[in-house]
Formats: sequence, C-alpha cells, structure tokens
Amino acid sequence: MTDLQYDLIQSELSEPFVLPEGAVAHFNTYGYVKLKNVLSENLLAYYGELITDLVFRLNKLTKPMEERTTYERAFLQVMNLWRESEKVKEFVFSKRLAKIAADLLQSSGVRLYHDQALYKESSGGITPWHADQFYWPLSSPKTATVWIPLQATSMEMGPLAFAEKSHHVEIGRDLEISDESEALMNEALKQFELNETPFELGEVSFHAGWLFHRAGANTSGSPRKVMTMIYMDQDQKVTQPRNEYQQADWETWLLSRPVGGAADSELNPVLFTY
Ligand SMILES: O=C(O)CCC(=O)C(=O)O
Repeated sequence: MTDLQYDLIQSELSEPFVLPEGAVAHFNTYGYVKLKNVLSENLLAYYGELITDLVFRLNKLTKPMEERTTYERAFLQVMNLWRESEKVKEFVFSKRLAKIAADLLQSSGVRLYHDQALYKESSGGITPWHADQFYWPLSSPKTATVWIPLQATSMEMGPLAFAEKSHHVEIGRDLEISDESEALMNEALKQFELNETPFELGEVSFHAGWLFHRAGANTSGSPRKVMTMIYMDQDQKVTQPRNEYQQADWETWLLSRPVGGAADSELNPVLFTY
C-alpha cells in the first residue's frame, strides 16, 4: 500500500458517514439497521489481513469440530484485538463507526465495551439465538454492536440475522447461548419477523444489546470473517453482576470498576463524543 492509499483509508476511518434518512428510526423500531457502503474494499482488505493474522495467532480453540460444543462450533472468537496491534487499533477506534453508534443510540458519545473477531470456519455451525446484553453488567439498554463482514457474506456463509423488534419485549433475558436458547427462542421468536439477508462487501449492521439475533451455519467452503465492536453510551453505569458471565465480563472488560459508578476503565475509552 502506498502512503497515499494509507492516508486515504485513515481519512475514511475518521470521516463521518451520512446516515440514510430513517436509519435512526429503523434502529429504534426494529433494534438493528443494515447500512451499505460504510467501508471501502481497500480499507477492508488492508485491515482484514491484519485482523486475520491476529485471529490465527491468538486463537486458542484447536479442538476438532466433532468435539466442540454448539457455542464452540459457531466461531473462533478473539477479543480486544486493539490491544494487540497499533494498526488494528486504528480500525477499532474508527470515529466514523463510533459516530454512527452514537447517532443510532441518540447518545452524546460512546465508549468501547470491547471488540471481538468472530470467524465462522468453513465447517462452522450455527450461532444460536441470543441477546448480548445478558452477558453485560451495564445499567442502560444504550449499547450497540457493529458487525463488519470482511468479505461479501452470502446466505451460505451464515450472515447475521435479526428477530425484528424483539428488543422491546422482555423474553429470554436469562438465557445464555446454547442449544436450549436456540430451541426455546425458535418457538418464542416466531411472533417476530426474521431479517436474514446477505451482506455486500462494505455493508455493516448495528444491533441493540437486547435484540435477539442468530446466524446460520457456514456451508460455503470459505471462512466467514467478521470483526465487531461493542459500543456503549458514554454515561453507562456498572451494575451488580447478575450471572457468572456478567461477573467475568465485569472483571475482564470493565476491570472491576465500582458497581454504581461509570463504566470507564482504561479498556473503555470514549471513541466519539459531540
Ligand atoms: O457472528 C456471529 O455469528 C454472531 C455475532 C453476534 O452474536 C454479535 O456480534 O453479537
């Protein structure tokens, strides 16, 4: 990559993206929004390679597929890549993406909760139904994850799928990701429309912390490479952990910041503020 190309992708990471009309309303009503042409092919190729190298270097899940649990079959999961590479940090700290999150959440600014790469291997299984905020000891529903495919993602690869409007109802909020959550939620979520569509290269989605989502198995023969960042309102407070996962998250991603205080550990920088 030439210096000029590198400068161009740096500007792209920081320049605002003009949200299509109705995007904020769509996010509020449906709990997610899919946005096309947010990131260029060049940018995704450049950071995609760096992220992929890190995933394979840091991944600890080496068991054969047949010996894995449903959760383990879903993807290789590597977290807080921004701490491992200054270059990947540029991507994770993108103001363009953080501003979209702030605008969708109607927040004056957002912090990072954590990032994670989610690589569904070519023989990877389904990602069962779940809502992310079950895992997070955070006081308000003002959280959003950006899901960024690093290649065009066909139906055969297992694109992220959303149970529209399911963030408005309090069902299954005590369910961790499992075969049980998949069976129970398949029934319970029949009342909601499912959005399950491919992603073009450059398209990303943002979903709310309490929105139920899943992904199909990857039957495409190629890995489904995805990077995600979880944003939270900059004024989020830490709540008393309500399950063992929240306890672990509190220690790992919030560095055990005091319950009732701001979720503002050194791992949770403000990535965009007005
Ligand atoms: O990538 C997947 O299969 C699941 C992603 C997900 O659950 C999330 O980003 O919250």
